[in-house]
Amino acid sequence: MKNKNHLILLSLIVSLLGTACSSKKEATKEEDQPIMETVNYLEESETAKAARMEWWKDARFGMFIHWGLYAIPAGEWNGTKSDNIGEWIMDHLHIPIAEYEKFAAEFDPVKFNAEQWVSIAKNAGMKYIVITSKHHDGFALWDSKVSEWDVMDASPYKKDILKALADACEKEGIKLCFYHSIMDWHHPDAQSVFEPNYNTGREDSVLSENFPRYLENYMKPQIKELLTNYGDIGVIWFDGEWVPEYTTEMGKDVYQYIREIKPDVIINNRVDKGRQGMNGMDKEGDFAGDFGTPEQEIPETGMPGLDWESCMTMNDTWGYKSFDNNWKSEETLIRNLVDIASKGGNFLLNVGPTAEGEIPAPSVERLQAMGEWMKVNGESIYGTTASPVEAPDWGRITKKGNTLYLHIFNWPANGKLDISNIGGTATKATLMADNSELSISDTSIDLPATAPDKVCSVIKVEI
Ligand code: FHN
Repeated sequence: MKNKNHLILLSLIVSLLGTACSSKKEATKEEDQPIMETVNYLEESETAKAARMEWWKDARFGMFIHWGLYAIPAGEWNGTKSDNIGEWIMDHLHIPIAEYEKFAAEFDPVKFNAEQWVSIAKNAGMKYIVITSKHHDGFALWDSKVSEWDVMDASPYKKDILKALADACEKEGIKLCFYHSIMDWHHPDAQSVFEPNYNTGREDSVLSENFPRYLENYMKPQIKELLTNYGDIGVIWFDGEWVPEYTTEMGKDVYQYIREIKPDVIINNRVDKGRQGMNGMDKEGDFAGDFGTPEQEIPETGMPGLDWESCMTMNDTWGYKSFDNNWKSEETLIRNLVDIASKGGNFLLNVGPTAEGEIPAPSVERLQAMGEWMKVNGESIYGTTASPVEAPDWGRITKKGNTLYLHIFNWPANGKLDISNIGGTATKATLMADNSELSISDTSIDLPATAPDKVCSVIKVEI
C-alpha cells in the first residue's frame, strides 16, 4: 500500500515536472525569438560616450596613412606637374576615369611591409593608425565583394592590404582605424554629372539621382565589410561629405548603421553633411559625429566641450608626391603634438607611402625623432587633459589628476621658470629627462643651466 502510494506520488511529480518542462519549453521558444530592440545611437548618455571615447582620448597620437593609386603618378601626369595635393591628381589634372583606371594595372607595391609600417608608428609613440580604405578616387585597398575596383580584382598585387595591416596592428597592440571617402569619383552612381569641381572641369552641374542607391548598395556594404572582416576597428573616419547629394539625414542613418554593427566604434564628424573647404570645422546643430576634425590647423583654444583631433601633413601633401620636399622640422612636429595635447586634442600625423609601398625616408626620420622624445616624455602626453590655464610664455602645460606637465619650449636664461600662473601650487618638481628633483621657490622652479632637450623639456609638477 505504502509502495503504491509512493508510485502514485512519483507519477504525479513526473507529470507535473513534465508540464513545467513543456511550458518552460514554450517560454524558451518565445525567448528565442529575436528581440527587436532598436538602440538609438544618436541619443547616447554622456557617460556611455565617455567610456567609448576613453582609449582614443588617452591615445593622443595617431598615424594617418594616405595610400592609393595616386602614389603612382606621384603628382605628375602626362608631363604636367600638379601644384596641388597628390591624392587629388585625378581631379586637378582632369584625368578621365578610363585613363585613371590604368594606374590599377601598375599597382604592385612589392616593398609594402605591414609590420614595418606598424612598427614605425609604434616606435613614434603612436597608438592608432587611420588608413585610407578608399579615398576620393574610389579605389579600395581591400578585397571588396561589392566591387571590382579594388586591389584584389584590378591590380596585379592581389593581396588584401587592410588584412595585412589588421594582423600587424593586432600583434603590436595598435588600434586600426579606417578613413573612408563618401565622395567617389569612380562609382557611376556617386558622381554629380558635370559637377564642376570633380572630374570634368565643366561649369554646369547636375546632381546624381542615383546617389541613394550608391549609399545603400555600395557604400554601406563596403563599410560593413570593413567593420566585420578586420578585427577590432577603432574609428571610421569619413571624408568627402560635402558632395551635393549627401545630407545630414543620410549621415545620421550611416552613423546608426555603423553602430548597430559595432556599437563601440568611434565615428568622426564628417559623417555629417559638410561644406567643401571647411575641413570638418563647419558642423553645427545636434549631430556632428563623435569628434571634431580640424585639418592642417590647431584651433587657438582647442574645441572646448568637444573631443577633437587635428590632422596634419608632414610636407604639403597627403598622398605621395615625388617632388614635395617642404618638410616640417622635428621641432615643429613635436611642439605641435604638445600644443594639441595642451588644448585637449589628438594629433593625427600623416604619411604618404610611395607606389612601391615605402613610407618616405624624411617621414621615417621625423617619426623616429618624435619617438625618441616620446620615450622620455610620453607620460606628459598620454591620458592627459588640457592645460588649466592659458599657454605661458615659456611653453605649454598638460594635466593628469594632481600632476601638471610643464613643457618648456623657451628655456629661461635666468635659470628660473615662472610658475606663478600654472593653475595650482607646486609641491614637488621633477625633470623628466633624468628624474632629478628641482627646487621650488614661491613662484619659480630652479632650472639647470641648459635645457636637456632643446625642442621641449618637460617638468613634472605635483600640485
Ligand atoms: O580632400 C581630402 C584630402 O584629400 C585629404 O584626405 C584630407 C585629410 O583630412 N581631407 C580632405 C579635405 O578635407
